Amino acid sequence: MNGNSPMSKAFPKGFLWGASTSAYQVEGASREDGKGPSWQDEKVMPEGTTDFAVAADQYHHYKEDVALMAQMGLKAYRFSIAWTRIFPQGDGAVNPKGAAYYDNLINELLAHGIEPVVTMFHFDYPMGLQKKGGWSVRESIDWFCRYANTLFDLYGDRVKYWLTINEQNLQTLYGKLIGTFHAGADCQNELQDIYQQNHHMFVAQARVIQECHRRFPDAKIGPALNVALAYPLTPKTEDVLAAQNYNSIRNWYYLDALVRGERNQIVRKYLEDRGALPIEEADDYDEMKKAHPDFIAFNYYNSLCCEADDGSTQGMDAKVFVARGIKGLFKGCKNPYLETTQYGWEIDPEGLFAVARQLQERYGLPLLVTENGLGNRDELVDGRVHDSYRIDYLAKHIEMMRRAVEEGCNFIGYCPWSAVDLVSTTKGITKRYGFIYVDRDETDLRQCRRYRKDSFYWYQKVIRSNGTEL
Ligand code: BGP
Repeated sequence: MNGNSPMSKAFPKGFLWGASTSAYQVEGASREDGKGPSWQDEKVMPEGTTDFAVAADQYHHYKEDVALMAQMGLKAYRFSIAWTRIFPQGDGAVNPKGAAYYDNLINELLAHGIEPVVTMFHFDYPMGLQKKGGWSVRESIDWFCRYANTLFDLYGDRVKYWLTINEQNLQTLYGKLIGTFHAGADCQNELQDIYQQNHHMFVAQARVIQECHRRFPDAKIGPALNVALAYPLTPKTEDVLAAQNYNSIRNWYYLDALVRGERNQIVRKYLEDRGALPIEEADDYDEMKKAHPDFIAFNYYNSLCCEADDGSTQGMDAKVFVARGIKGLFKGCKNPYLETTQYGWEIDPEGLFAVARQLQERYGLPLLVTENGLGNRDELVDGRVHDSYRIDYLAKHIEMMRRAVEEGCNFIGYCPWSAVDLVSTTKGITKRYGFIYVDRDETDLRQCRRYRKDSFYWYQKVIRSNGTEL
């Protein structure tokens, strides 16, 4: 094998081949054993789309799911803890039954040789805290720190990988769509409010990361953003500038703050021009500078394409929704070179390579993929699901990750979305991502029986060969 062969640098030993889920999308039992209500329990779903009350019912199937994951060969399971199981109202006394659930899950994973990778907060903020002002008020920093510290007390002896907040950037940019944007009580300017909430998340994470390092020097902790590059539609300078704007607004603003403790100038100007700069305390950024996350976890599904705004993006600011652009800064458009999924998401494996080398070059931290996958209307026929389209998608992305490793990117793990079928953020259970099929539909819950898809057996082989057999 010569030095340039694609196999010359395989994935490192101990690479975390895993899979992901989040609490509200997979667990169900949304009001059982003392769990309190979260944003997601209050979210109004489109007509004919299931809510999250039962989801994939992992709460009652976790042993079976862990056994299947072990059979697949997973080295890691990335899941989130529902804040409202630990503290039903977000604060106050620990709910023992909620705490016990994750205790059991973590023990079950460890007994099967699977590393728990735990997200502290994945889109399901407690309504009890929302009623007290939510992320809009400065106290939210203390609430998150207390919650995180409680997780350290409960599970810190066994959990070695922590993720602070899932997709803080998408919560800021697409919060209304995801069901995570709730205006603060005194909100005059929604843009200012959402960036204020975002700022509190920055400071809260900086404190939690430092606390984790202080208490558990061997543990690793980092943020989990959704990182995707925006490409300019043409080489016209104004389109290139539009792509730079979009990349800063979507990616760099967050990582500059969380990794380096720095303010991104492009986003500062954007906010300043709109009277939307967050209120900061003098030492907030000093605190962020001290945080030093151990890795960058990121979710990657697709890439973005944009051009200069031609004046047709008015009104987007008011919705705090940037999918179609931000007035004067960029306008999103279709990439003419990429195919899309059944749900219109661009398929761009090379984009993962592009993202990885940018992250490596800008921040130099280890990289952990915490989501990547294909949402599809899968069909169960005679107990089988032939999801060759998913295998194709994942194989191409793993290949690109390997190319990035070869070039020097320090990947430590890959946890595609999702371990088992679960309820999509807005498209119900019909939009499936899992290696394991969960037999239910939008209205009929049946038994939620589990079936191994073709991708299950394929991923088993990938893991067994440490990513060389795709
Ligand atoms: C990410 C979220 C996940 C998951 C995934 C797929 O943004 O972190 O929670 O939902 O996207 O998205 P969707 O469910 O909209 O298909």
